[in-house]
Amino acid sequence: MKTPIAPDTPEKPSWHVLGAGAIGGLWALRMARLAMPVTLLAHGSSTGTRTLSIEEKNGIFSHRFPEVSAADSAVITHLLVCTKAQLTVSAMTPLLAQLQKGATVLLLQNGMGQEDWLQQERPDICLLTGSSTDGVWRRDRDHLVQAGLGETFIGAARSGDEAAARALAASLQDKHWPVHFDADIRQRRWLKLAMNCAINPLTAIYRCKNGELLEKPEALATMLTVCAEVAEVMNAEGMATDTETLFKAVCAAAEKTAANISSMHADVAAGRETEITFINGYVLARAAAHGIAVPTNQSLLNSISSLPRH
Ligand code: KPL
Repeated sequence: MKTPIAPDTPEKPSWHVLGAGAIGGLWALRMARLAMPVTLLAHGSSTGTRTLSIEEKNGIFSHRFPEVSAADSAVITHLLVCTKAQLTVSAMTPLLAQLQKGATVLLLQNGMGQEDWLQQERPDICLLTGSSTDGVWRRDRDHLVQAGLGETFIGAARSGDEAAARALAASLQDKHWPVHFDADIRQRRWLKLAMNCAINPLTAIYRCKNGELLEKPEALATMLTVCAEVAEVMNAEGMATDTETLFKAVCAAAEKTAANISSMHADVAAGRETEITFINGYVLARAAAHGIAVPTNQSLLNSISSLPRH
């Protein structure tokens, strides 16, 4: 049976959220606060509703969402994808037929490479990508903790969709929630990739919070080398940047989200598969295409792949 969705209006479009984990849950709650109709998509069966809560500086905010099984969802006009990078294909495949022609899909995930697959599968959709530095972790499945207020940038994956990206960023902009349009989202996402390459594996290896990396000279030295390698690959990909710019941004992100348990640290601690292939692994793939050596990214990937899960 198909579940009806909330009415879709141009001002308040009806969003489906795939992957209501830490970032997906945060966004669902923020959209609900802006009175946007939001439906959560469940991997398996669903009881019909799910209540999410977030602990913020000034208290706790909770909201009860309609939840439908992905297989039972009706036509989807606006889809926010926050699944783990490695689950994108398996989680999205059953939804491809439900996506309306011209539907807006916003990928807000760590890592890079996932959008290439979706562009091939559904060239007719309006594909947007985002980059967020919000720090949020889960006390339990439905209870989030805001550990750092970051910024979110939204842009078009393909030229022609810029106006849609700009309009979406404007509709989500709130004084407590900085969301901006970025005409060069690719470069922005590479900057976020550099942060994830430098912060995520090291927090998982040292089992520390993001901010604690800044107190470890050996971690800082590795972060600097990671930035040098990523800068070289970015230059080869046609983006202007340098080691110092990336290192400054990485340190600022670690400081802003100092109290956060990075997503990779949380995955390793919970014995889950990590996103390393789409983070340092993506840098390795692009580096190989340009004949560039990136030994520090390689060694972080090797270390994470061989970490015992507990
Ligand atoms: O994106 C993140 C993550 O944990 O995956 C950062 C920005 C490092 C915040 O923790």
